[in-house]
Amino acid sequence: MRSLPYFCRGKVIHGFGRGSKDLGIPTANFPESVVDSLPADINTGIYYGWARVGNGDIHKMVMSIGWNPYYKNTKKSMETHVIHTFKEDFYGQILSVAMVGYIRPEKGFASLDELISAIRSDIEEAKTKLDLPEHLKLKEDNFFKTSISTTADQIMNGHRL
Ligand code: ADP
Ligand code: RBF
Ligand code: MG
Repeated sequence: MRSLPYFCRGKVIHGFGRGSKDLGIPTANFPESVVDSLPADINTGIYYGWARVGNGDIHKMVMSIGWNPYYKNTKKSMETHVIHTFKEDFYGQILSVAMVGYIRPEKGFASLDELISAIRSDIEEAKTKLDLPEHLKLKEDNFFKTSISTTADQIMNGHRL
């Protein structure tokens, strides 16, 4: 995938409402505009990288792009699980992400337990891979140095602001 690393940001919107409830793994969902701006060579599937909420710290993340075959969604989504425990929800805030590497395609699973185990192992893989020097350096990218105005109502997607 020539477009990796891919940097984008957007407002965190309400998703399908089942991330944390069903799975114990909350995912911050991006609006359609961010999903539609993805380059053509970014396939659906599971990615790992870096994420920052507003002007906060930069954390490791895993992201799922696609139609969640287990749930047979009709709308393509882009959902980020930030590998960090937050005190509060951050709906409406700007999430900045650097997609760094690809893990696997999305799959349908026979049970919810299998989906959860797969996500747990994605998280472990992300944690390990992101410690590689070539991935750690992306945390220092200028993309993450931009100060985000919480009142900004116009966010450019797919561009290195
Ligand atoms: P929704 O279906 O609305 O996306 P989720 O159950 O997936 O609901 O929960 C996602 C929300 O949980 C995010 O929008 C964010 O506000 C909050 N949240 C708290 N901790 C995290 C985290 N570590 N990663 C992602 N989102 C988190
Ligand atoms: N959904 C699927 O249907 N199949 C998957 O293989 C799958 N993998 C995921 C991997 C990660 C790291 C994350 C964060 C989510 C994944 N999901 C997958 C999406 C999951 O079904 C979704 O987060 C919940 O349905 C909440 O919207
Ligand atoms: Mg979600």
